[in-house]
Amino acid sequence: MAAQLSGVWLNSPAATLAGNVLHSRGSRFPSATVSTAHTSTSTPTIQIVGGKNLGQNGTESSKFSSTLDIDPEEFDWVELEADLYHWTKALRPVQWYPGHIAKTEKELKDQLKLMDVVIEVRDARIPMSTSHPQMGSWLGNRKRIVVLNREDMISTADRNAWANYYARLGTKVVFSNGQLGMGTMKLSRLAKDMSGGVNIKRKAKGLLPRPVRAGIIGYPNVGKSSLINRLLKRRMCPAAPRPGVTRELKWVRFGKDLELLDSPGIIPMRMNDQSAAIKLAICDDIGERSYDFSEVAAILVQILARLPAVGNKALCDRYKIEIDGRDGRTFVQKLALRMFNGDTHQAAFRILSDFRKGKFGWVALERPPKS
Ligand SMILES: Nc1nc2c(ncn2[C@@H]2O[C@H](COP(=O)(O)OP(=O)(O)OP(=O)(O)O)[C@@H](O)[C@H]2O)c(=O)[nH]1
Ligand SMILES: [Mg+2]
Repeated sequence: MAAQLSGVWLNSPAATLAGNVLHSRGSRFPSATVSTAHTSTSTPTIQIVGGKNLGQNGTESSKFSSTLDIDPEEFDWVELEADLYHWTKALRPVQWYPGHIAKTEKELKDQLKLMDVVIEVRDARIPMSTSHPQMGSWLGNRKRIVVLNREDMISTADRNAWANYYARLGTKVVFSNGQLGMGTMKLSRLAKDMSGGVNIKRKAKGLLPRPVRAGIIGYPNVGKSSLINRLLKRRMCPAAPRPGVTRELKWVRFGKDLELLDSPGIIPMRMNDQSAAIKLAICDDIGERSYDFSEVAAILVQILARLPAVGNKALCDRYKIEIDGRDGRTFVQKLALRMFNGDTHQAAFRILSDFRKGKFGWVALERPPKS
């Protein structure tokens, strides 16, 4: 059974408690020295809403836990991030900035002035990599809700780690599922509650009340339009499983007291953080023409081989390849020879799509920084 305590899901028998996550220690892999993890800016107050119910084992990835030889909660994420930095340095940089983003970024900044609250949607698998470096300066003091969408694609332990992190920061966070609608009603309530002051001020000035205006913004393909559609129970905004579907800003009304702005996914014009860029590619949050499938799949293999919830054995068992997943490039080549007539592109695509479909269990690729 799973139980909730202050927004943190506890799973019997191995409950995860607030503050009991992310204790790192020496890992079994050689370490590098640079960390590229970046944190997000935030606004005050704590509230964690949304949630999901899981089975007895707690995490969807628990079927792979037999491969573990270290405590997953003691895994050194900073070290993985440092190694990722070195792995990506050797690769062709991933850059993606289609024309519609440049155009709507300007419009979006103008529309920000109209918003009573900003709902910033991130991919729960990579909340740091789907946090726009300029978001803090664009928003200023504006009220903000962070949404970690795709909550079905991470484990309970991942979720708890992020819930604790945002609670520590005092940031309002909602976990949601844009495909099934979980979290959307809570999100709309929270947006209205946070913006209630607007109509109090209007009344004091003798003006009639108006609907609260909430702008939904975030990286491409994180589920912004789906969240709106789920809330409205109608397909008002185009949504599809590829980045760059929404091309225009669009206000839609939810009931009589909430207006929502759907916006195209925005990413920085120049991706300086290539670790983040690779994770966007892995999670299909960036245009696929911007990256080399074989290179990205090789990095994914190296990450998965390291993650305690997956591990080398899960990779080898799945593809029937006897090889160390820490050499991702050779892994992809071997898979190509075994299953795809030597076609590494197809082999790479298989690995990426298996990850995206949860074939290695639902796991996040990022955990929050410890402090
Ligand atoms: N598994 C899962 N899939 C989701 C979730 N939310 C959205 N999706 C799927 O993700 C895909 C992208 O969703 P969109 O709503 O188009 O994403 P977007 O952020 O509006 O994308 P752009 O308009 O391209 O920026 C769709 O196929 C959705 O069905 C979720 O919480 N879980
Ligand atoms: Mg969209």
